[in-house]
Formats: sequence, structure tokens, C-alpha cells
Amino acid sequence: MVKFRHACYYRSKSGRQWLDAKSVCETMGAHLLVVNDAAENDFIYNVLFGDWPTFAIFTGGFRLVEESTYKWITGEPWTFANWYPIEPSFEVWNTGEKEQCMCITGQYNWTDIPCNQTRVFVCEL
Ligand SMILES: [Ca+2]
Repeated sequence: MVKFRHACYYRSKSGRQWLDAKSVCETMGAHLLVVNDAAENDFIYNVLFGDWPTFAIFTGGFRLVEESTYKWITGEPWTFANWYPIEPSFEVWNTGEKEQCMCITGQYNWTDIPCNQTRVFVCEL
């Protein structure tokens, strides 16, 4: 657990699919990471994953398949974004598989990926 401002952050040791990651956080009484502003985004990069420059994690950002905007699982407004220039792309470029879950990466800022991929994740409380 790492504290930043008024929240605590848990970095999972192993990867899960997005729905499983969501459940793990809820079991802890927490929720998947919600990034509200640049300071919190910097904290994720510089502190929580300062030791892992190529990290790629699931967050609480998702979209419904019929929608083209991302939202946070907590219902908080989407006040900040750090998407990679071609993201969110909504589907895998060469297969058309839907991408509905947001991923924060050390090398490519924010991207979206299929929710059934496996990623380390962060719970926020
Ligand atoms: Ca994408």
C-alpha cells in the first residue's frame, strides 16, 4: 500500500483479466484505479511504478461496447486524460477485436485493450 494525498494504492503482484481485477479490488473494499488529474497520473508513473518503466496496468477506465467514450467505474467525471496519440482505438487494429478497457503503460501513455487480456492492476481506496 502506498499513500498519496487522501488515498491508498495497492499494486497487484500478478496479472488478471479486467473483470477479475475489478472483483479483487472490490473484495478489498476498494476500486480499480481512477486517475483524476495530472498529479495523480505523475504519482502512478514516478512513485508507484518508478521501478518498472515498461509497466502496463488495468485501471478503472472502461467503455460500453456501443459507446465511444471512456468512463470511470466510480462514476467520477472524466476530468483528465493522457492517451497515446492514436488511442483510444476501440479495437485491435488487425483483428477488429473490441477494446473496452483502459490500460496505463510506461512507454505508451494510456491505451485501450481487450478486457480479457491479463494485466497487473492497481486498486485505490
Ligand atoms: Ca487501443
